[in-house]
Amino acid sequence: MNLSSNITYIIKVINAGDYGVGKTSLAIRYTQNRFESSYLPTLGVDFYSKVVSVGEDSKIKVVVFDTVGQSKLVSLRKRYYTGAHGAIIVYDITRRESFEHIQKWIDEISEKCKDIPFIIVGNKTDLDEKREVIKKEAEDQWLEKGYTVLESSAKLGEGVDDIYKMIAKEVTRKMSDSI
Ligand code: G3D
Ligand code: MG
Repeated sequence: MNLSSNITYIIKVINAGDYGVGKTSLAIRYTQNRFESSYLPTLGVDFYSKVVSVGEDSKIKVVVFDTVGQSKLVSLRKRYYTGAHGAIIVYDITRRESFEHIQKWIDEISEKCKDIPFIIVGNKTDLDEKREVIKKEAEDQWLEKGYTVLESSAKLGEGVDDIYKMIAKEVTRKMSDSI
């Protein structure tokens, strides 16, 4: 039997970003394909997982660690960063402040996780009439630094699979480079 034909990776992905940007909603939409308009705020860290196929006969399990955004819980949050393979930094396109905090999130995670891929995600595109950050601005700022920039609506389910597909791709590419 050729064991290498069905390698199963388990990858740990962190969902980070300010309070209320939609981290929990994205994790639930991705793993359970549903959206509820009110969740209890995340108390510590929850995790969600989903098995996806990549290529012909290789499967990966994506484990999404959904962290709490409040700044006072930093020490709790940081413990869960250990061992992450990739991170998604979410901002709310209707709240510029959450966009301005992206670097802070990258710095906090980078302290614990060296050299992992980050994806920047502008969530809540269904609220376009309240938009405060256009996609071009996000791209102008982050693409040249080597980050992928995507937008999503956890509410409508738009762009959500693409986020995790992209991070899984970036992570597995890195893993196979290092074998
Ligand atoms: P968090 O985990 O980052 O703190 P949540 O964020 O997932 O708890 O979402 C915060 C609020 O934003 C929730 O509303 C949630 O329903 C809403 N939300 C999340 N994603 C979207 C989206 O794509 N579009 C819209 N319109 N709303 C979204 P409440 O009312 O519970 O505060
Ligand atoms: Mg939450």
